[in-house]
Amino acid sequence: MERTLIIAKPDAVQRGLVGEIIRRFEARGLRIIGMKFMQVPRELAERHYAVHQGKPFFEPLVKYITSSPVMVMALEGTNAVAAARLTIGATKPNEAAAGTIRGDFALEIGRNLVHGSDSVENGQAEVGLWFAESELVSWPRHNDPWIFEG
Ligand code: D4T
Repeated sequence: MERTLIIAKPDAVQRGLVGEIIRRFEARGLRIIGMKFMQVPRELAERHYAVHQGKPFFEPLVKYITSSPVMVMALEGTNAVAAARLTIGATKPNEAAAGTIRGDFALEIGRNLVHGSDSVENGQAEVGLWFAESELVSWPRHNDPWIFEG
């Protein structure tokens, strides 16, 4: 089953939008397999954003994600990565469609509320980076057959 890592970033926590954000992924049909509220250590932020190292926005990005606590989620489902990205909306909130999280609640790229893995490979890798295997729960959900056809 495909996995994706979702982070409700510091602005989502500070603005009291964590419940709303979780609600949207649950309603979409994604299954929660891990969740934790944490202050992100700088080293983890640097590893998570390693692909952006050296870019002008790298330092502000690391500062932002470590500035205050976040809620981190591992979600599972068919097409989990693409579905979550569409639920989140475009990286630049001013380009995000209404009805998406960013399109409904955000205005600026440096305050874009949520992270979602951008490929199936990164989904697996990021869940592994942020969660120990012992923190993930494999469970049968009673309504799975009404969401997953296979
Ligand atoms: P994250 O990773 O936060 O979910 O965002 P996206 O997956 O939607 O976008 P990304 O990886 O391309 O960028 C990561 C992060 O960097 C910020 N950023 C990005 C920025 O401040 N200026 C920029 O020009 C870009 C490309 C926003 C999100």
